[in-house]
Parts: sequence; structure tokens; C-alpha cells
Amino acid sequence: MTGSASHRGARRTSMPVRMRTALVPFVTLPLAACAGRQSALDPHGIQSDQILRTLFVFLMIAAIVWLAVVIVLGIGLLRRKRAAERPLALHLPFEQATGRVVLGLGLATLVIVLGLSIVSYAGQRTVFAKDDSALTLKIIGHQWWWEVHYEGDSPDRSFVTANEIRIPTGQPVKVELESADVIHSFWVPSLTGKMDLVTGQANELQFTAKNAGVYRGQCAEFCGLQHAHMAFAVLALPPDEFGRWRDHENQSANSPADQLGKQGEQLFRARGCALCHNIRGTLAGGQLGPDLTHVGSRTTVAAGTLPMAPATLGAWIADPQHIKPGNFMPKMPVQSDELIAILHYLEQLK
Ligand code: HEC
Ligand SMILES: [Cu+2]
Repeated sequence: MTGSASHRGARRTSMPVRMRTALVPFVTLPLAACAGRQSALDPHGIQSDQILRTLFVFLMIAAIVWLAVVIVLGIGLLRRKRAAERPLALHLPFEQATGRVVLGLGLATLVIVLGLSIVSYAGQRTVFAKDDSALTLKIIGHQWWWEVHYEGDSPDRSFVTANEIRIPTGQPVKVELESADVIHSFWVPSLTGKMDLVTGQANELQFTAKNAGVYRGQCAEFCGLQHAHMAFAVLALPPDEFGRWRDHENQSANSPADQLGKQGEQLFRARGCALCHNIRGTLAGGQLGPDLTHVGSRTTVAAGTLPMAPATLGAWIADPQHIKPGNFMPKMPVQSDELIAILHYLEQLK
């Protein structure tokens, strides 16, 4: 007896818990979508701010129109009259009143559409503004990673990196977009809207980060097998910090500090890595894959697929096809002790 009673008691308390658990996604999902390092609803750039404002105006006006239609429909349904005896008879005053209502609503539609066009056009002036003093980057999309060129005032101030861009806050940044293969799309929702990367066509996008922070960008145009793993990090830094990073990034790679690192540098060439990867200041000059000159200071591995850490970098080199099946870095024949040396070398490339 007591056993079944307590059993029933337990059942009774577990029901609301289960219900609450079921409700959790509904309550938290909208919140999750509103903030974070990749959200158009949590803007940190002048352009994304403007896009959100435009969206808000459209949403409000559409909501008001929808509400008005539903209310009028409701009134119509509730105050339905019985069919007239002679439905085709003309009631002139009623017809005139109806004509005025239709004309009024027609004009209201015109005003709303024109008004929204003006709001949208005014917004575009911010979103597509061009500024000649902008910091210029050239970004080339590859299946499935990003090649990034910083264009300095002179060739010795220009360098190449990959899968991560660092930018100063408060200064317009212009990205010139191109593709090496198929169509990709550059999208950092926290900072601005999308722009396609197309072979043989130079597209341009300009944005200004208002707040320092790390934002996530991703390819927004299906571009093949590993499209979902074609992301990148945007680090918006205070201008002086950005200046220091840029000066450092402009330099050639660090020489290996110890014996294991030196061995790693040799193996990087001996095992074929150098055929595809460039490491500035060394004999490695490949152009097929991402530049690795300062790979150790990046925040992610393989275009945002994994966070940068010795374990993830090692796992990538050991078997890139396991982490990103179909990507264009083959599994290389490296022994485990060789892998340790190569990893040790790459980690020092800060
Ligand atoms: C056939 C060309 C090729 C060879 C050989 C090659 N790689 Fe790669 N590597 C690539 C490509 C392409 C990518 C980008 C893959 C992706 O993210 O889709 C890449 C990515 C990487 C990355 C990640 C870079 C980043 O920014 O996240 C590292 C590290 C790397 N390779 C190291 C090596 C090492 C070490 C070797 C030698 C054992 C090697 N690669 C051999 C083509 C190559
Ligand atoms: Cu892509």
C-alpha cells in the first residue's frame, strides 16, 4: 500500500517538472537568437545598427496593418447581416461610403509603400556608404576557407593571412571580395549585411565596428561539401592594439626557438606541407592552402571549425579528412613523433 502511494506521489510531482522541461526551449530560444557573437539582432556596427532599425520600422508597420485587418475582419464576422431580400438592388449612400473607404485604403497603401521605400533607401545610404579613408582588405573565398590580404600604403606594409580578420574599432573597413572557385558569401551579422564573392567580379562591402569584441562570420552561400565549416573570426580591437597587431603580423615568421622546433620546420618541408602552405621568411612558399606565417596566434583551426589549441591543431594535421571530410588538405603520411615536431613548430608561429 505505502509503496504504491509513494509511487503515485512521485508521479504527481514529476509531471510539472516534465512540462517545465518541455517549455524550456520555447522560453529560451528567442533569447538565444537575440544576443551573441553572431546575431543581426545584437548589432555592434554602424551598418548592422541601421539594418536592425530598418527591420524594426518594417516590422512595426506590418504589424499595425495586420492588426487592423484582423480587427476589421473580426467586426465584419460578428456584425454579419442576414442576406437582403433583393441583393442586387443599388443602395446609393452605401455604395458611396464604400467607394470612399476603398479610396482611403488605396491611398493609405500608397503612402505606406512610399514611406517604407524612403526608410529603406535612407538606410541604404548608411549600409552602402563609401569612405576613401577606409582600411582596405581583400578577401578571397576558397572551398572552404578565407584568404585575407591586408593592403598597406606600400608593398612592405602588405601581408596575407587566413580565416581571421582583425580590425580597428571606430574606423571604416572596406573589404574587396573575390572568389577562387565557386560563389561564396561574406556575412558578419553583428557588423553588417551579406555580400557575395564571385569569380571575376570585384564586389565591395564597407563596415565600421562600434565596439571591441570577437564576432563570428560565415559563408552564407551554399558552396559545396564543407560549406557549413567555412566560418571566420572577426576581432575588433581598439585602434592602438590593432596597430600593434598589424606591425607584428607584417613581420616574417618566428624562427624556431629550440631543437624540436627546428626539426619541425624541416619536416614541414620534407613531408610536403610546404607545397601548399606559405610561411613568410622560410622556404615554405605554397599557395594552395591558408598562409601559416602566424597560425599560432589565430583563434580557430580550419576556418572556424575548431578552437585553436595544441590538441585541435594536432588532430587537424593528423587527419584533416576526419574533421572536415572532402576538404582540399589530404591526410599526410606523418609519423607520430614527426607530428609532434611539426605541431611544436607551428605553435611557435605566433
Ligand atoms: C594539397 C595541399 C595541402 C597540403 C600538402 C597540406 N595542406 Fe594544410 N591545408 C590545405 C588546405 C586547402 C587547407 C584549408 C582546409 C579548409 O579549412 O577547408 C589547409 C589547412 C591547414 C591548416 C589550418 C589553417 C587555418 O587557418 O586554420 C593547418 C594548420 C595546416 N593546413 C597544416 C598543414 C601541415 C602541417 C601539412 C603537412 C603535414 C599540410 N597542412 C599539408 C592544403 C594543404
Ligand atoms: Cu563558401
